[in-house]
This record gives sequence, structure tokens and C-alpha cells, in this order.
Amino acid sequence: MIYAAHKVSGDYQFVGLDFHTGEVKARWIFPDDSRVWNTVYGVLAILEDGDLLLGGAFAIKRVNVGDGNKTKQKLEGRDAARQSDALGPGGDFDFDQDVCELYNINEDPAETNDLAAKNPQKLEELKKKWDEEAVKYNVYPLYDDVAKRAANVTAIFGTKSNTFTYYPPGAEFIAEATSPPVKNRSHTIMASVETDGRTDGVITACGGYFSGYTLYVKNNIVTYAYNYYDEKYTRIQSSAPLKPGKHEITLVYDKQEGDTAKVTLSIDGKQVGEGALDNVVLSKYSISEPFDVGVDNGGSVARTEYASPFSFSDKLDWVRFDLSPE
Ligand SMILES: [Ca+2]
Repeated sequence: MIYAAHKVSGDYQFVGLDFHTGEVKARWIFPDDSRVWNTVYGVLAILEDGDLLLGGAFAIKRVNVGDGNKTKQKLEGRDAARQSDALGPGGDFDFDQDVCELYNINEDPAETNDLAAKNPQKLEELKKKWDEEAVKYNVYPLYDDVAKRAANVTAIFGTKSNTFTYYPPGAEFIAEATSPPVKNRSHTIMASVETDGRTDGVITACGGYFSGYTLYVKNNIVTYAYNYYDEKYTRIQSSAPLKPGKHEITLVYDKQEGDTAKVTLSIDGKQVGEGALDNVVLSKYSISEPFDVGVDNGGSVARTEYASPFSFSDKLDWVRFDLSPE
């Protein structure tokens, strides 16, 4: 394959050309976006199938960075991208409509020559093998209507209550959709803790690297951190450390005009910190990250501050969310 770049109607295109015939075998269109054009005359982009496309003025290269399983799936004739497709926004992704492709990646690592039509028997054989392995490793059932199901979860389990109380341990790995619906809504988070003067760990967190909120203690300092798409981190921090003993920590999120918020932090009824959120996340924080109490499972919401799971080191009696009426 030869990779070439050119600009058409304001969009940059990369094309993969057959070395012998010049035929266009692959085409990627990129908007004129500085996040893609992050080097001089260069590109670094993640393609839909997870491969990297990178290069400069003189050479562009497609690099398969998939793991063994993914490559195996491709070899075995399943569309490896369909899982990620299914998780994307939108409706159904009917598995029955999937078109299976077949490549011999030993001879054709760039996957330019689809052998499915030529070797239907091999394709069926590998599909069968895939099914057998899938059963063996409990991959089934697969769902091709994930978005609908996700929406349904909220409809079924989403409560109308405005108060949520959690008693750790145990309140972990709760789906974001069934966590307190605090997004862009005035609310209070209260926590009862008993500390020994050396306290670290998460009181409650929802989300991960991509976005979310977390209320945690580090070196006895209580902090509320808000991760806006890993672009902006806002921290509201206590001016005084937690002293040994029993305390009630209160975080008040007061929604303001234009999807912003005022946030105040108090310990035992005394205000110890305040700040403002200029940007709030309106969509889901993450498709895979949970809501947790006493810990931040999965990716850390405030990755520059602590590494997950960052479990609460002292006694966390309960955490309560009170939401304003909608
Ligand atoms: Ca997390």
C-alpha cells in the first residue's frame, strides 16, 4: 500500500493506494482540526478500528495497535469494530446485518484483500470456532441494541427520589445511570466520617479519566474535583485539614444560569472552601465508569491527584445526596 494525503473541499484526506494498480483501497477524511494536525505537516489520528495513522510530510503509516484478540477476531471473520460501534451513540446495530470479512494477516497485514467471497467455507469454519470460543469464555449473550438497553435501565431503575443514602462498604460499581442524577442540578453531598488525623481516600466519585466528579481527602484536606472532559479540572478545596474525630462534610452544588455552578464546601457546618464551575458535563461522564462510595473504581476522576482506587482510609459512616426538586 502507498499512503498519500491531499485536501478536498476543506477536508484533508488520506488514501491508501494499491502499490501495483494505484487503486484506492482505503480512505480517511479528517476535518481541519488541530488535534489531528498536531505536528508540522504531520498527522496522528486514531482510526475507527483502533489502528493509529501517523506520519509527516514524507511518510504516512498505518499501524495496527490492536491486541492479539482483536487481530484474532478479524482473522476469524468477525467485525471487531462492531463492539465499539454498538457502544457508540445511536440506536441499534443489527448483528444480522453484519458483513464478515476474511483476511490472511500473515500475507496481508494491511487487510486489503477480503477473502470472504473466495473462501466461504473457511469463513464459516472460523465463525463456528469463534462461537465455540465465545461460549467457552462466557462472551454471550451479545447485545446489538446497547443504546436502547442503556436508556431502558434509567427508565426501569431510575428513581424519582431526591434523597440517596449510601452505607459503605458495598456501594461500589453502581451504573452512572442509576446513580444520584446530580448533573447540572442543585444538590448537596453530605458525608459522616471518623478520622484519626491521617486521612486519605475517596468519599464518593462518579466517572473516570474522561469526565466526572469526586469528593476525596488527601493529606487530611477535603477536595471536590470536577473533571470536564480531561480538558479542565476544577478543585474546591478545604482551607483547614480534617482533625482527628467525627466530622460531617458538606458539599453544596448550587446550579447557576448558563450551565454553571457555585460550589461550597463545609466541615461541621463551617464553610471551608468555595469555587465556581464554568463548564459542566451535560452528557454521560462515561459509558463504562461507575459511581462509587468510599473508592473511585476504574479510572481516576482526578488522575493528577490520586491513582484509583484510592479507598477511604478511615471510617466512612454514610454518604447522602439531597437533590433539589426538578
Ligand atoms: Ca472511576
